[in-house]
Amino acid sequence: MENVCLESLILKLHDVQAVKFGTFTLKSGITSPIYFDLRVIVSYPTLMNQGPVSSLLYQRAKDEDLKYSSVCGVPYTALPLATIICSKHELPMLIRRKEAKDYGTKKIIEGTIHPGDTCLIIEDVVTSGSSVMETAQVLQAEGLKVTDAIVLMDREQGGGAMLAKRGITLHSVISISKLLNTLFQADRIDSSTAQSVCRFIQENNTYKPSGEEEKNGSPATKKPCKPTELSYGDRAQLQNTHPLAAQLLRLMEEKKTNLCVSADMTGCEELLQLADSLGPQMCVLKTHVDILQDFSPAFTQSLRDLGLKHNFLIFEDRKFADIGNTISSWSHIVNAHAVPGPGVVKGLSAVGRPLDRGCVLIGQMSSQGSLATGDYTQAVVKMAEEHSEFVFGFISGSKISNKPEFVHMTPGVQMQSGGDGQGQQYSTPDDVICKKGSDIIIVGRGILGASDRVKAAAEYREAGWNAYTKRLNTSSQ
Ligand code: 5BU
Repeated sequence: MENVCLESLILKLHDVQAVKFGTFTLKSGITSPIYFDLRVIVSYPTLMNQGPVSSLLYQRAKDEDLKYSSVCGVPYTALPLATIICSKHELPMLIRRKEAKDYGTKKIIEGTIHPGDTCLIIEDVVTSGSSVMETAQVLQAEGLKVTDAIVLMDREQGGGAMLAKRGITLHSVISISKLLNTLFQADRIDSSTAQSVCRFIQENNTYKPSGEEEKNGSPATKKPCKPTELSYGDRAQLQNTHPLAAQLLRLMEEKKTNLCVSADMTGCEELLQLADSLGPQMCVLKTHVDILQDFSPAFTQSLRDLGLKHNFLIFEDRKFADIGNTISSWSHIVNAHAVPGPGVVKGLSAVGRPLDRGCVLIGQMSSQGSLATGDYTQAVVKMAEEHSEFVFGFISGSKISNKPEFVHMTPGVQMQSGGDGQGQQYSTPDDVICKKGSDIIIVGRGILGASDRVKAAAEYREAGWNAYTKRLNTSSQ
């Protein structure tokens, strides 16, 4: 099915308020952050007709190569949709009455029934699957076979599993994940709305698997709604992304690397050689210039030249934690502890912003027994949000802000988890990027301690990038 077409349908449905976000009390009494009212589409003939709805429903059945000899829409919203499909493709239609007539034929199905034939069910939205099931039972009672149902919008709350258990395969045109992703990328909803809808969907599954199914894996768990996940390149283009973060995310996407090399060495020449040889592998080079024994301003210029040559940014890991006006920096990225309060950010910003620099705040640390946890981490996130003109991300072990404009960088990474015996704790690239949702792996001794540093850097780069693509592929694309 054409992706572009599906995306434009989703945007049109949002335009006509067939999908709404807010607080809605459902029939069941549950409060939902999302509501579908597809009844409105009858007022938009282009959307119904040549427009994508009926053609996409029909196309879905075609893609699945379904064999059926009649079509029945679940009353009422799907009735006109079934009518359009049947008239356009010259298919026999059946109409299900909601109540049987109490006079004349007392029929509950209108149209010519050929017992033994297969009837395809069309529906607008499925939650628990009960409306599709009711229609299927009426058709089956007349001797028809019902094996498949096509639905425009599957809320992914267990309807598919319930129907599967009763022998009906549900095929949806739009999944809730696709809907959220498309609206989010078009800036129609923000990430917290997308996340809260996902949470609601996950927490309100109507299908209760039997003990046996739970043991063998229930069909209800087949397609969970995943929080919206954007690529690095997409995030570079968001309106709220800091220009330096945009530059970083863009170069990560272009170079296909989320590796930051931590160049913890004591000689300038050695460091410059390392930067030159590992330049093609990394997006960021992290320095501790205070440990360089022969530091000079000329060194910083050479390093910046190498950054231009290989397209990487420089991050000086000074961990500022002082009152604002005592600090400044020459690198693209600086970091700071939030302990002194917002003054530290204001001071750095006053010096750094005119130079197009940016800052990451230390939200969590990789060291054992770190005090940067819980409420402190939350306060750091708040401080970053309040100073997003200069702060563009975090040093943290995991994703600590859901805002996609923030970049998360994680130190304490090696191929094997464990520690260095001096408080450092290591996680693997897959853990950090795929499971914990961070963006950049910071690797020091994992590379510096290898006999072949270029080979080791290439391996870390590959592991970090594979974890990132795995994360994208398991989310709602
Ligand atoms: P390693 O050799 O990969 O353990 O080096 C980690 C680097 O990251 C090193 O330069 C530390 O100063 C830096 N680091 C860290 O390890 N943990 C933290 O929480 C922070 C920085 Br903040």
